Amino acid sequence: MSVYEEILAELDRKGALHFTLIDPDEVGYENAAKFSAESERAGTDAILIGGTVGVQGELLDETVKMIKESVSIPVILFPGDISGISPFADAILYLSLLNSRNPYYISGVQALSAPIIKRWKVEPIPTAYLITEPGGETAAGWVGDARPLPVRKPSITYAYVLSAVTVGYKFVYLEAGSGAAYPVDDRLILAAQKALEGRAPLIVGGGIRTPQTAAQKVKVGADIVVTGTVLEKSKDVFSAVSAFASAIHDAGKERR
Ligand code: 1GP
Repeated sequence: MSVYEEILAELDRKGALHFTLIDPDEVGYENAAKFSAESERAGTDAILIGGTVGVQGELLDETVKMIKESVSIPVILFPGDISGISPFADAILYLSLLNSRNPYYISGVQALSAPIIKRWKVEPIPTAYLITEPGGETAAGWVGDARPLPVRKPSITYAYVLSAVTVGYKFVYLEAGSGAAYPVDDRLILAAQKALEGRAPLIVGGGIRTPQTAAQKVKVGADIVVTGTVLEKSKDVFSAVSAFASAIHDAGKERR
């Protein structure tokens, strides 16, 4: 079974999933494995490894290997650029930042990394990555030169998501940006779901700081919720992840 199929099966079983984002640059390379193991024990469904700046090379490889040895849930790369990839992960979110002004982030980086990903046999999961307001002020939005999807015009999100699912992306990721002032607006999630009609899971992340907000995002249509900053800042990773994972799983069960 591929990682993607495994995620779909879990989604079917639980109704909604929680992914823990680890930025080794923030968590500390030496802490990343412990952080991942605690997150798994607390009920998270997958580990995403990424960061917009500074996550690369041998240090990334060693971190991924250590995380892989510490958990049995999928370990998935969430690269900020071509340097954010490693042969030791289970899969990679093969991202196209569809609302970037710069073609490098839409198709250039994918072309440059395709041969090496094929050689490494890491499973690429084609993902339409869309930055929403207020993501222009975050690192992902700034580095990716995005035109953030406006909250007051959900029809634009609808059109982008419809185009993404028509092309055949396997995930659609609505991103407010790590550490964003506020998360992806409910109206944009609703617009995305209207376009998706069950054809691909919807990932939502960025600026989610409470389990209640995470549950609310699931209620309106997020299939997978990603949290990073709030977990990095917590003193007790196990309790923090438990609270998010159970709120998301409960909301997922209700939605089924
Ligand atoms: C960022 O969606 C993720 O790519 C998570 O964002 O760090 O704000 O939780 P936070």
